[in-house]
Amino acid sequence: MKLAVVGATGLVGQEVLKVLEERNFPLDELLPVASERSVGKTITFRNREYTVIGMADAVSQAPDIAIFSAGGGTSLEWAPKFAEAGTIVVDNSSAWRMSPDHKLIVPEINGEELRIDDRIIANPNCSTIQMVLALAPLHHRYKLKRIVVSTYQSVTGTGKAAVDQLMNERKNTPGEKVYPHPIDMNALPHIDVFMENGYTKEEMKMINETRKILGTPDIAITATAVRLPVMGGHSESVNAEFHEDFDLAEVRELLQNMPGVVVEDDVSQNIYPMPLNAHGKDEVFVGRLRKDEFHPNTLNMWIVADNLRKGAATNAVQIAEFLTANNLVY
Ligand code: 2RA
Repeated sequence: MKLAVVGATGLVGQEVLKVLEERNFPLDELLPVASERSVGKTITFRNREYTVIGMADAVSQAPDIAIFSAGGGTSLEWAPKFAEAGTIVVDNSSAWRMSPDHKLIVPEINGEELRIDDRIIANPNCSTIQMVLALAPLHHRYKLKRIVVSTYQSVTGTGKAAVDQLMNERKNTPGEKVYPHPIDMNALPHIDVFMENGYTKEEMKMINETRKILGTPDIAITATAVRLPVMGGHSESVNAEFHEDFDLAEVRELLQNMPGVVVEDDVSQNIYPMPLNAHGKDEVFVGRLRKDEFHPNTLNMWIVADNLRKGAATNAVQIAEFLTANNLVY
């Protein structure tokens, strides 16, 4: 098994390498790939040094799988070239997510949709993954009608430059600004660009991707995505209305039984999910479960996950694991 990590020097690419190591992914050969400016740099994987190669070189070596975390433009240009060479691409960008010809996969929810001829597979947006993983078991039992979600997102979702901006502001030292306003001691209701309808691209990703993954174009969803000076992960407040009424004890059980979900919910002990605790973990943490007392069949929940892990690297590696385990790699 020859596997390429495209964007190997970026925050998510580095996390992909870490997850591959931790999960002992069955690969015989690793190709760390990056843009021309990083070619020749070295990365360490399983205590071995590897030299970063360029895109054309990687395509010529025809890896079995390529996990992309290199932005939409690079994916649009290079994923088809890898696919042409017989590689299966698992892409972390938004380039292919809403394409009708490409699958958008959270393995625990819709991994079984994958087929041998899938050559470019889309990894959903981090803020979408953690929400749908928690909602999927409840949707299957009670049928979702409407979702109102507000997110509280880590600067790591923007990348290393954003982390540097936060740290520089905190130390009151000059540095590159990637946000339009200061991020330390602040909250920015502005993730990605604003669209014609007043929503941001991040908010529209959550709306459109959720409907595609759950296979329900008729769910009403509205989202507000906010950036906070936080490191460990994304947090989300979700108000979910269902067609059927529910019992809170059964909701808790459904969540506890959902692979990849951990319920952290005992307010008598001040136990609830927090990014500080989710950091570096692969699970999606759910708490603050309570009925909306002013709206029927409606549940409030608080969902936290490390956006670099289950939100990106781990989900992508799990897709690669699913492909391998189900003989979908040829
Ligand atoms: C963010 N979800 O947090 C987006 C992309 N990673 O910025």
